[in-house]
Amino acid sequence: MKKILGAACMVLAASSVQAQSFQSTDDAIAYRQGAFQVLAAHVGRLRPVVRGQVPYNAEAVEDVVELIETLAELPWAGFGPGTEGGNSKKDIWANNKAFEDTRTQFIVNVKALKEAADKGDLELVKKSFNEVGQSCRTCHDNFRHKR
Ligand code: ASC
Repeated sequence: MKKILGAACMVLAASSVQAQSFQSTDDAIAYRQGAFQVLAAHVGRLRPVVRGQVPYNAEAVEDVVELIETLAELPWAGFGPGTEGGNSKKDIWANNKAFEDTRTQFIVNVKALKEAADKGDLELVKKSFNEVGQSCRTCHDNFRHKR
């Protein structure tokens, strides 16, 4: 019983932490922009590898992709209800299913990149990297104001 109560408390604590994550819309925007920036920095590290500008080091690529897999989960918490603004189009909130579908496809593509990196298969890494990049572009085209 104690264990069950403990688990219930932890779930409650986790959800209240999430609810209190952002003090304001500006905080949510800063969070998602910061998360995308760190994500983009790691995606960018793979670019010379897939372009053949540096030798393929399977272990180094695995390390970066592992971080990308984690970072890819982060920005979305910053798109909560009522956080319209920044470079985001209102469609994210008004057309939420399309945004969710794009995000889901992005995560699927990131998982495929992880599998390719774990296999140490450079051709597969290139292919799945390009598919991840395509997901980034689709979302920018549809849901980010041109800058
Ligand atoms: C990146 C980055 C993006 C995407 C995009 C892919 O590294 O910062 O926004 O890749 O350029 O098309």
